[in-house]
Amino acid sequence: MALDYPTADALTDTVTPRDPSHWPDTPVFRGYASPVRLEGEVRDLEVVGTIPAALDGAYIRNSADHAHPPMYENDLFLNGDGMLHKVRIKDGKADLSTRYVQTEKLKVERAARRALFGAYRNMFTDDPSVAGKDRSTANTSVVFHGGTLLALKEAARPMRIDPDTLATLGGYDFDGRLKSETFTAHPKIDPRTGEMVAFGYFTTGTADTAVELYYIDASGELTRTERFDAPYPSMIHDCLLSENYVIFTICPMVCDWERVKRGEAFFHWDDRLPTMVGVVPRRPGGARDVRWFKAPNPVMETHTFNAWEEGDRLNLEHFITQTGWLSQFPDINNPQAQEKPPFAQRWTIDLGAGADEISIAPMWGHIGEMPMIDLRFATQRTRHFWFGTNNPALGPMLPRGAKGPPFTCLGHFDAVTEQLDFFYAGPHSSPEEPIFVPRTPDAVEGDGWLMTIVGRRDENRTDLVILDAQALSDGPVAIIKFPCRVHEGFHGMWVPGSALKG
Ligand code: V55
Ligand code: FE
Repeated sequence: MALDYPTADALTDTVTPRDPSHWPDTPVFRGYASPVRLEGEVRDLEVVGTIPAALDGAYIRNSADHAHPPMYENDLFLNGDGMLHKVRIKDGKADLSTRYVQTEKLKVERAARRALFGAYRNMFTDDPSVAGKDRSTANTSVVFHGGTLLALKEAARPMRIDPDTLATLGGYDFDGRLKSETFTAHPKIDPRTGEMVAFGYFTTGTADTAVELYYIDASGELTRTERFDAPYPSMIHDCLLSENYVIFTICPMVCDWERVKRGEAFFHWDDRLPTMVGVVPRRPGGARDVRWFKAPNPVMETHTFNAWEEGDRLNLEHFITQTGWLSQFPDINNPQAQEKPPFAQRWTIDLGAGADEISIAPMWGHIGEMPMIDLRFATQRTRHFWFGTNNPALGPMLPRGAKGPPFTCLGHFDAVTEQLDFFYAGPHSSPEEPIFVPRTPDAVEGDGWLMTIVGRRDENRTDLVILDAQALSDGPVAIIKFPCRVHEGFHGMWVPGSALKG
């Protein structure tokens, strides 16, 4: 598919170097979003309520916490340095630790006591002294698989982390088998086989259409690499995994290398291009047989819940917005366009029919983002869905931050009763991504706890809140209070105590 951009100079957003000795006064660096930069440990956190006695493990998540003032005034929050947050829970007690991922970028900039790496994913904006060095911020997510904890950023290779100390053990390339320069922040694990399916896009570090697919067995060995081409070069942030397929929703969040070289935004929304779904069979050689399906409208997938098959019918459950991610990346055709919020949709593809259309149905009628399921049942049809959201009926919206309005609630949708239930976090309080933790290893789907970081914006402080996953409106079972703020984050997970030493 040929790319044919309008040449409107008015749309360019050339970055202008700034005095790097102080922080910009922009929403990315202001108030509750301002960098925290503190690494440390707090033992025996204050608890309101009771931590379930059987809970044994660690909530670990990643965040973007700029260690230095950025080189450019308009820097994105996506460009902050990876800072890990961990809450170790055992015997009803909780300890917090926070630690930066020791990326090459962080080490070089610490030595210089200033930012040397420039704009988001754009090496052409770097200080010449760091040419050729690893630009990874390792700031987006963590995955624990085959006994290995990895900090992930889709623009780079994984960094290996010690789950007990959060120490950075170095870059990780699966014993030399990872060929791509990039590795997704959203790999999927098949709970039936333990296999991890991952991918990289922009695999050589520039904007091309090659996608590399990685199959990593339950022991952590990268056993198979496959390749296919996307219809056009764009951000591929998440993916979907069913029993027999890996599915990619390619959205027109396009990268044009000529624009990148000129110092413009790394991605642009161009809805003259279609949203395309690529369905890749998981069997060996499957990438050669990728099938493409065109969505009825150019929309954006933000994050995915799950995919599952019913005979020939493939169901994709994900959050979809009718616009691009316009708070971060401009609309190339309509600079005045306003970002619209995501809604959960089920897209169904009939793989047997020879037809290429996608049928689309809303899953429930309420905005949301940061999807979560009981991951023990991923690739199968699930009953329970959790997500971050707002509900003005329960409490007022919070002032917009760098990424738009913060969540005030978590939502739970039960697909059997078709009921929505909400946890409202309280005044000035913003929950983040929910994480599901089963009550016991063999509990039925959805029986367990929901954990989330909650920002207490009026107190400049943060909590970890534990809820009964099926009784959100009952309020917290336990509030684990941090004596300080940790930076807003992206994605986290639960590492069971059996995998930890301490
Ligand atoms: C996202 C986050 C990123 C990124 C690209 O949530 C997309 C979406 C934290 O970094 O680089
Ligand atoms: Fe994400």
